[in-house]
Amino acid sequence: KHIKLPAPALKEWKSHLEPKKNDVESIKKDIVQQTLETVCRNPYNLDNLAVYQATAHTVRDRLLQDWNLTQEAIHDQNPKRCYYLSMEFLIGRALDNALYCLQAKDNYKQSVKDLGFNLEDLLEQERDAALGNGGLGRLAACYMDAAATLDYPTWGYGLRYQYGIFKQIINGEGYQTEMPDYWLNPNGNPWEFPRTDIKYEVQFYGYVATKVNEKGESRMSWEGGDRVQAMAYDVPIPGFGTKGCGNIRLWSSKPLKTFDFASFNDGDYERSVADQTKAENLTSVLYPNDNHNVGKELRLKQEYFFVSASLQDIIHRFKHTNSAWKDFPDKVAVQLNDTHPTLAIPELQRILIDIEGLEWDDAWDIVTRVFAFTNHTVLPEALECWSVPMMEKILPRHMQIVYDINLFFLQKFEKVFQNDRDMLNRVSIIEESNPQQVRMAYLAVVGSHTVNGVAALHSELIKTELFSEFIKYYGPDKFINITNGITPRRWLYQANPMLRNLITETLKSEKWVTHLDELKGLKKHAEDTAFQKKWMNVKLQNKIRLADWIKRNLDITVDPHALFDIQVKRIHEYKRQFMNILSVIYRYKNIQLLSEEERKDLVPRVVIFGGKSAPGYYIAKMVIKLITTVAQVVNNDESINDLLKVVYIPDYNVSLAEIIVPASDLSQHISTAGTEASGTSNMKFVLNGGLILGTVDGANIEIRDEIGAENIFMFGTLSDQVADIRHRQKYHGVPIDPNLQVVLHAIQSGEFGGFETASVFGPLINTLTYGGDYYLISADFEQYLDAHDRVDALFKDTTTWAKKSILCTSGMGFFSADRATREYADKIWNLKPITLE
Ligand code: GL9
Repeated sequence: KHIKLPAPALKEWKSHLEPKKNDVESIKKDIVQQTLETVCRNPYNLDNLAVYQATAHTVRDRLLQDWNLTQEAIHDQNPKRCYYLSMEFLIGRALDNALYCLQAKDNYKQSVKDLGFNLEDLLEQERDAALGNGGLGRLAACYMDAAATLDYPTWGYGLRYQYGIFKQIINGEGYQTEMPDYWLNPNGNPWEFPRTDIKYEVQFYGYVATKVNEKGESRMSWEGGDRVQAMAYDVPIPGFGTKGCGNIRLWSSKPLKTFDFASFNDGDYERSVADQTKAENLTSVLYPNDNHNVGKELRLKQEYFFVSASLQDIIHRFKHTNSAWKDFPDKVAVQLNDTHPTLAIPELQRILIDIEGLEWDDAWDIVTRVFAFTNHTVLPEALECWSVPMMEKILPRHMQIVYDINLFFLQKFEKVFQNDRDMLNRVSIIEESNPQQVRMAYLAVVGSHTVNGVAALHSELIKTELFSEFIKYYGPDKFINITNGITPRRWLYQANPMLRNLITETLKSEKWVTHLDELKGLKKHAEDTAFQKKWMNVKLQNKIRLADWIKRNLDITVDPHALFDIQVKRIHEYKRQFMNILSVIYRYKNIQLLSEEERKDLVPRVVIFGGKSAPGYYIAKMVIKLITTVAQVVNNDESINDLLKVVYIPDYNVSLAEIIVPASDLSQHISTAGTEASGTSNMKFVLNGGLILGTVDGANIEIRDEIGAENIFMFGTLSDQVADIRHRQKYHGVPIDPNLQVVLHAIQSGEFGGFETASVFGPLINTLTYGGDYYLISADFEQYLDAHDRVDALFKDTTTWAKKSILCTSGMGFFSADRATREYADKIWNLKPITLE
């Protein structure tokens, strides 16, 4: 349907493509023009939002040029491409990041200033694109940044939710409440390009029939049911120090026909728009669960909608430049970000056999050479299972195909392990419960050529526990580790300008921004007193920035010279924010017991919490209530002076993380060993010179190995001891640590919020006592308090602390998203960068 231009006309078009210039005069001209022509304002009715919008549009125009250049280069070179399928992309704000990538921030600052505005104020106008829950979604965003920076022909595919992760409000009583996050502001989102011409139909429900095709063969055919339309929106992802620009294509559901004209003519207006509402609801809202599967019908429909639109688009592009299906795996790699897009496996199989007419085995060979699967959790409650009746109803043909995939897999499996019925049951994709369930992780394993975990320990655990039976069949090579990484652009260069400048000045180069290993050059300055001073001054300035934010927004005064002790992440029992606040209570009670003299020796602490609880997660919400209640009491107790402050930062998100992360002396990553697959904020804090107080879990372990065990505070039960302890506790009860006993007693006796509030905490305390303390808070409590004592002692020794802080940053080269993305490209995707002139 595209018009092929004759050569002269094409030449004409090209001669008028003028690259945007980034000198101050050109930028100002563009901003003024956008203000008048796009935002429709004039110099007499301006505000920060309007000028932000105009400025964003000028940046978007610049990105678009790079975007077009990149897509043209990919088209011409026709390399193998990779598609990263993720139901979540936690992008955050775009403007500041884009300005750095274009290396135009200084000139924009000047331009905006000349026009009577302040760039930093404009940046604050932007809403976060928060289309994700936590680590998994942020990881996807970091990888898109790295892929763009490294010129990989990689696109992200996702959903364009109208409501991202909810806005968290801490109400007057200290409880979390949720407000919708309508992030697409009414003036439109300058960071997306609607592709009104890129649309696909997606089918649901219906039935399966047999049909005879043109070749006279009998094929299955999915008939009837409902149809909606998927429309594409492209989000440009700038790379750093390259002309290239990546892309995330997000799908939005639209009704097939906006209007039911028959009903409209009959005067039934409501029915005529009903279809429209129904279709648009499909991608309205992101499910707000972290590490927890809920099994709702609408979610299953979202997943299929996502997969169907993405595959249609991928196949359309493949057919445009390539001919034979057998070449598909050489041109296309698809990475499944967790099991959420696993329906892509039966969907591609369906397209190949039902529509393209391939034989099952040929089709399955293609499928299993295209897909690879990343597992992000071993928590049983997080593993996706879909009930067979639900799947039969919504996706009848896919259900048949899943049964066949399972049958053929089990037949092969049985040849290797004869007469082991139990084992067959254990590896079956279908769980024989009532009703039957489809185990999506097993489907993903069977349909992928490679499965990876996200940190060394986690990748071991999926081999020895989650998928242990599959290893016996496939052998160990199919299962690999790719330790997570973070983008140094957003998480150091952009979020911590003072540290960025100090590092660049010290290393005499900015090379580290794209070659993070260069940071090791800081090592030789670790004991240089003058350097330590500069280093710790940067930390202090960042703490002042956070303290100011806390004062302005929460009206709590904190001393920037105190030790800033931070735990920000989703609220979850396995992450043990509960243990943290229990230790805070212990500290509080201890201070009360000390004399004036003894108190002089104490290190003042500011304990900062942040994070959202899933709206339906009762215990997690109680943890928030306990933290805010303790904060109320401690912060208003004048008798302890400034020795302890507790702060709950509401609505933790990417933009807040950019202020919080650079300001930590200490950050906590204290999951029960074996439960946190990797963690990625641990990497961000250490990269910014913060020390870790952590358990021997996830990426903490590799961080320790890289920066040196002497530069991290580690404690707690090891993962291989957890099962034994749980077993013992189950049969012999939980021995409550004596110090913990004191703390629990303080809560129960109403020291925090009075008696009535104390009863609210009953169920929370019961998770330890009667509940069997599944997350081992009591078992780890003594070691945890001990580790806190080591922290306090070291903080008094400012030179040693400074040295460790420097060694933290200098050892973080390995945790760059660039390294991780390269590993995916080399070990899984077989992908090469494109060349951009
Ligand atoms: C998670 C793990 O819990 C984290 O430990 C890991 O760092 C990230 C990225 O690999 O993945 N798995 C998971 O389900 N979530 C994670 O953060 N939760 C969500 O964000 C939905």
